Amino acid sequence: MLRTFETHNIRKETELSGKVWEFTGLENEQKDTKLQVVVPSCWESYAGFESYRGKCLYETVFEAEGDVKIEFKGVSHGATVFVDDKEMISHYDAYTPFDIIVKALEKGEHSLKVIVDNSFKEDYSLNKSNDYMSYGGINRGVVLQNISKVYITNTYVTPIEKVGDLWKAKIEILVNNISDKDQEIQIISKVESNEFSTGKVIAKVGKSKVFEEIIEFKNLESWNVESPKLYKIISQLSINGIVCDDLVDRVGFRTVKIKGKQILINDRPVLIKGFNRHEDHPHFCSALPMSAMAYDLGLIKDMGGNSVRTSHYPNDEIFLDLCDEMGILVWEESHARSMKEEHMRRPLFQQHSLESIENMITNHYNHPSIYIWAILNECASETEFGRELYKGQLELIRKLDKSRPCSFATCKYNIDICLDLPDVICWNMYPYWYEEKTADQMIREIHDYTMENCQRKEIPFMITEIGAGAIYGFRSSDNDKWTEEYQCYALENQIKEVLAFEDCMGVYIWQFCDIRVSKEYFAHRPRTRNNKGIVDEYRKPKLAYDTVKKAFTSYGNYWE
Ligand code: ADA
Repeated sequence: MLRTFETHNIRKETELSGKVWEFTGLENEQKDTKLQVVVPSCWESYAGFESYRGKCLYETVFEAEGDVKIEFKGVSHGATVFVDDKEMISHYDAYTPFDIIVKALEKGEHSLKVIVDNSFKEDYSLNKSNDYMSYGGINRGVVLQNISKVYITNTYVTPIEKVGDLWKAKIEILVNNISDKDQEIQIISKVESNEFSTGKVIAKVGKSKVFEEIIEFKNLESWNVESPKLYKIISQLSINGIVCDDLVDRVGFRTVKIKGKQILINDRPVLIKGFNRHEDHPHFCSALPMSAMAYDLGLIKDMGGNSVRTSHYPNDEIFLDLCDEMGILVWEESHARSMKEEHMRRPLFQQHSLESIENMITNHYNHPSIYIWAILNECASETEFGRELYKGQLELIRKLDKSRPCSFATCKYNIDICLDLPDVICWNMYPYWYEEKTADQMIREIHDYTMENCQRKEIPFMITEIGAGAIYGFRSSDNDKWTEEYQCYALENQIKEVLAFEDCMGVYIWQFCDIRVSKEYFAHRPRTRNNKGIVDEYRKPKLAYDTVKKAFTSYGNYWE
């Protein structure tokens, strides 16, 4: 399963995941241990590799001829790829796709080998022992495609406005010409009965944008939380009048705007009732199948949630497809959690961060469920050095996408020096848990500091993390912390007080489910798990499930 819809009708593609691959441990006592494993998967779900940190080898074979592209949707967290024992690419960072192009393959069987490495090291600059698990493996899909000498890489749709029954949108089409000379091509695109053409255009050698126009679309419904209407944009590319490639993507017609203290979805001020969610599961690790993703989203909707924050990295495209289809708004953020200045000073940190941002936006641009891009969760936004990196990363987001706001979540109470940079101000806070304060006290203090430093009279303000821990099954009437009862008490007051604060437009609960964390976090993480889930790691609901459901379902999706 690569997406919830077919992305090609003409380009031939073969899924290389969804079957058994050969697997070999390359280090430690697991060296030369051989298994047969299904990809996508994480090796922490293989017997004997539950806590393995280091390199492993995945191998498979594929039939092909001619020019091919092999796309990896995610490999955690470093990959070196070989085709017929020739090294093709080394890629770092688990959470965004990358691909290789292999030209002029002889007809027949070819080998594909991937050395995967989930160790912590300076060059893997976005990873460290952390309050989430950095798994190892080919944790997302792998697909082989036969490509023509010019093929379509992206068709970007940016909804602009709805005028009467017309939706105006900017269309950009990008291609890759892998031949050795410029080629004359034509691309015809359709969205329902709306059709438009590039006319004959020249595709220069390499990657280029061959089309950019504002198009008026007739008879299309808008996308929104209650009615998430989606449409396919089907583009076919021809050379000398012969259709040789296509790309099918999916879009939703909606706009995201900021107005005063609100974020507007199709001109309506949205009330965010969200959950932070890690890609984590005791059986699947970070390689959750679609049915497990859908199960999580079903619980989130059942609790009255209307948004998910992809804490703390870009998510699998299949998950975003489901959010598009189920009308669940997404805060998507690039990969970073609680990186101090020393980590942000790693030589490759900013390069890897910018790559994570660029890959996130260029691959996920058309998902209507994504309403905001974010960066650097609780990183060094209290330092001048950190500020420069925050600035550079937010500038890249604004360059790549002017249709969505950008932000970051901070916990640097009264010392954050970056509050003038984002479009939306977002704080993580833990009253009733880490702080012996009420949520009302904390949010007023934080909001006062925000308004003294954000350099705007009005700005959307949100709480992006709030919650409390509870060990599933630990029940007691003494209301001690870690009991399910105390978690209910904390969340009931946190949600009530935060959403009662007149300048707060939304809240994300930390967090949807209990998750595995790095071993080094054992000290204040009973079970070596982050236990602030509303459900445990097996999705068994804690008492707080009904508390959150009662609170969230008492609000609508909009402040009006
Ligand atoms: C921080 C962090 C989360 C998680 C949370 C907690 O806000 O952003 O990833 O670690 O604290 O559980 O304390």
